[in-house]
Amino acid sequence: MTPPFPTGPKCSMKIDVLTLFPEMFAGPLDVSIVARARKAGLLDLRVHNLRDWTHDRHKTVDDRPFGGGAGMVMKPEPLFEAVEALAGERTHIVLLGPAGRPFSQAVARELAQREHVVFICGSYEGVDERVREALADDELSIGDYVLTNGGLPAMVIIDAVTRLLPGALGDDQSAADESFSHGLLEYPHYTRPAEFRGMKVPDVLLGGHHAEIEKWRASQAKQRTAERRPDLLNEQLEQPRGGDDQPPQN
Ligand code: 4FV
Repeated sequence: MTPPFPTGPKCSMKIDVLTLFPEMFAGPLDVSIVARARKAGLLDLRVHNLRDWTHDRHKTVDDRPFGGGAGMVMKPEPLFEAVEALAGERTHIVLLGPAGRPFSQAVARELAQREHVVFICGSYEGVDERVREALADDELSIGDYVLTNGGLPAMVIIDAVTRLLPGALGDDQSAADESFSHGLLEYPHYTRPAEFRGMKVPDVLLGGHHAEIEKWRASQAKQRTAERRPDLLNEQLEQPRGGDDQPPQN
């Protein structure tokens, strides 16, 4: 994985990815905030080719499904060997797949508190069930659709989690009041010019009255959430007071 990023003692999080397509990860995690977090030693990210834990000359990682049927299934042996080689006491093993619990900002906050996470990227029809039963601590899905492999889900989740690492976003303020941070969609943003093609910026934002601005933003966030994602408002009602940052139960 290019470029070589230092792994400092102050590294707040270590992530290992197990995939059949390590080359997929070149690019998205080498730019912007994730690259900066890696350079600053906030994130120690390593992408591994699962075939490195095979022992036959064909580097076999899949086989035909018992009971017949189309497609191939990922064998348990390479996955168990790889995870056991990478995992420590407090490592959290996450399998990525459509059967997983929905990934969300709340789950991103949960994962950002972990010291070490290993992501298992599925391929083909999926992994042998014994991986889910006996190896993975958790299973996450990024959405109800079927992808070719778990690489993109891993990158999506690593991006969302890295932004939440202390110091990753520069002023930590910006992670606090964004979409889903209070379970609501974000208020509208405007920047110069104050008028563009006849479209004006709301006066309240030009008045400098911070209390007025905060009130307007809060009402906009609620209104927008009610219009576009009323389900989020119900979720909010179900939330125990004080948000959902419960420390992860091992
Ligand atoms: C997926 C998802 C996903 C299913 C078969 C990989 C593919 C192949 N992963 N959220 N949606 N995975 O579609 O996480 O194994």
